[in-house]
Amino acid sequence: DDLQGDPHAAADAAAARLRELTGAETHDVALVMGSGWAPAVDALGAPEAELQVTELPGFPPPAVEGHGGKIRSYRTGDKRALVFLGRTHYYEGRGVAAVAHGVRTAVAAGCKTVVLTNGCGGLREGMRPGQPVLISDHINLTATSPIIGANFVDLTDLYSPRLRALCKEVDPTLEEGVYAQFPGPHYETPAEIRMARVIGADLVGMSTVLEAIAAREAGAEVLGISLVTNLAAGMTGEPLNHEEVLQAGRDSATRMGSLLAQVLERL
Ligand code: R1P
Repeated sequence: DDLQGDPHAAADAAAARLRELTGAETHDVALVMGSGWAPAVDALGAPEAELQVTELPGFPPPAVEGHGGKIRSYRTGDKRALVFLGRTHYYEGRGVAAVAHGVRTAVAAGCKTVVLTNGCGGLREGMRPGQPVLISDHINLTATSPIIGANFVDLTDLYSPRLRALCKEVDPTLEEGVYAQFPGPHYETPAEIRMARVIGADLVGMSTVLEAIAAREAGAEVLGISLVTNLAAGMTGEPLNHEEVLQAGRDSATRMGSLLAQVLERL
């Protein structure tokens, strides 16, 4: 397994192959597209290159519907963006190194900014499906870390205040919230949602947090944007399912795409 041993060396190897396959010596910003976000990518225009994640060392094939398993290279103004259509989730059981490999590869490829998106449950009063929320902070409920060894990484302002302010210039109606990562893949129970609310979460999902920690360790500036695809368990009385998550993304694709395109322009 490519990721056993030194995950940073594995990321360097993947970045080297990425350079060969895209023909781009460097990339500036990475975007990880979460559940429901793939249709928003159309707003970025035509990619200059596209590859399957499995063409790079260390990436497993995608396990989840709506997680495309592709990487695209875009030119946006004077910058190059690396877009991951889908991610490896912790619940796939491949370990934290696999979860962090995309972000580490992006930083090894030159990305100084990492934009993490996801589809999530909203649990704050007044939140509604289709609403984008800027992640202001997180709660790690996975009981693990992508960082190996006694490497004490500061997570104050992990979700860049500068980039959040930039997003609000684009869309002043954007709200902020705290995202809690549960391990999944089962959805949370109503009792767990009540707990999450008590401990200060506004958003719940099964991604993003471990990647954000890895991005910070690697030295990148992190922006996190959640799309509330449903209200959290117990709030509506309706059962949760992944199809509604994907549908909420399709319904919001134009708005999310325009947000991402405008943010990229201003980076
Ligand atoms: C559940 O519907 C899936 O959607 C979210 C959850 O984490 C889970 O994987 O995916 P993203 O966080 O990748 O958007």
